Amino acid sequence: MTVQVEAILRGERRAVARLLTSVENGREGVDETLAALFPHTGRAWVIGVTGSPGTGKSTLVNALTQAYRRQGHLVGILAVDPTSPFTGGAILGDRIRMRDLAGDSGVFIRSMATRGSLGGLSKATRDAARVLDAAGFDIILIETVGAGQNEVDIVRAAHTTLVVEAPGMGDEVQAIKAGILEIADVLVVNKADRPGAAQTVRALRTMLELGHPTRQAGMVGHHGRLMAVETQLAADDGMWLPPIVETVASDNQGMDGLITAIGQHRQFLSQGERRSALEQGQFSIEIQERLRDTLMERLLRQLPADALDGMMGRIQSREIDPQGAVETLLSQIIFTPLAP
Ligand SMILES: Nc1nc2c(ncn2[C@@H]2O[C@H](COP(=O)(O)OP(=O)(O)O)[C@@H](O)[C@H]2O)c(=O)[nH]1
Ligand SMILES: [Mg+2]
Repeated sequence: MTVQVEAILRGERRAVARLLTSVENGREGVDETLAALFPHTGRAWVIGVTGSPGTGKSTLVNALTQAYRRQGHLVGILAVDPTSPFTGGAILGDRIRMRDLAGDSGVFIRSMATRGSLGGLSKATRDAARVLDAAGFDIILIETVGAGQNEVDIVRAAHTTLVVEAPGMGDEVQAIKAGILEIADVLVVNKADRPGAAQTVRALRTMLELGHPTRQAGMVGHHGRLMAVETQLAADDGMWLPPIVETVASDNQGMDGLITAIGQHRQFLSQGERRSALEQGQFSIEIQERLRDTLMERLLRQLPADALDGMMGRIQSREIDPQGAVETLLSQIIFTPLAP
């Protein structure tokens, strides 16, 4: 075991920080380190936090982290921002918010930005989560803006996905507009202090009932109470029905209910083969992604630098069609996919 791997396993912050930077930049040698760490992963509970911009995800991550810390957990936070990490008020706001957590050695925060190739972000985020897992952080929170396939891919790597909604952002439920309602394991209606929170809860509940007809039959009667956690009712087929949790993240309210809901989902997944099936599905997706990216990278490396550009003119002049161009390019490659 290398000195670096030992330091990570002891949870040394400098070593963790350095490795995360290497992971983000796809630096040489990082694969060997990740491989050495992999047997020490699989202990953390990974929670994805997604939702439209401004719903309060970062504020929620902050409040949730403090609540988990009070329970003695070690919390790793990955804030995935697909836009530039160096501009924009949101990031500045995050910095200020994260200050609450600074100085707490039981919390590790890293913001991840898109660098390198397509799909690089979800790969880097998965790897980063594993580094934190190996370093002993047993709760890992991944915040992403729920606005695209990339973000959906990232939260798919989580055990429990929170979709955050907030009132006062228009008539529609934002999560439906963004197409992320169906990935929710727990629905969080944040900004429950704002007018319209009850309507948002009602709209979400209606959507859920449409999706899960069996849910209605088992509903309990005292909704609408602030911070109430809906009783978890499993349908006959054992499907998970996402509870709706109201929070005021900016005031640290509702965190106990949210932690309870996450715990219930964890409990649900621990029954039978559910967790194993989830992980199998996730590894399968990951392997396909990695295969595609790795093959592509190695193939492109074998092509002459001007091969792609040269092909463009021929396609534009209709001399060759796009698939024909691909076949021609591939024929120039000595096919040795096993060679690094
Ligand atoms: N009234 C109210 N404002 C909140 C609440 N949670 C977050 N905010 C505010 O909403 C704004 C956006 O929050 P932020 O966490 O940056 O949202 P994100 O873009 O989803 O990460 C900030 O000004 C927060 O202070 C809440 O529960 N109630
Ligand atoms: Mg944010």
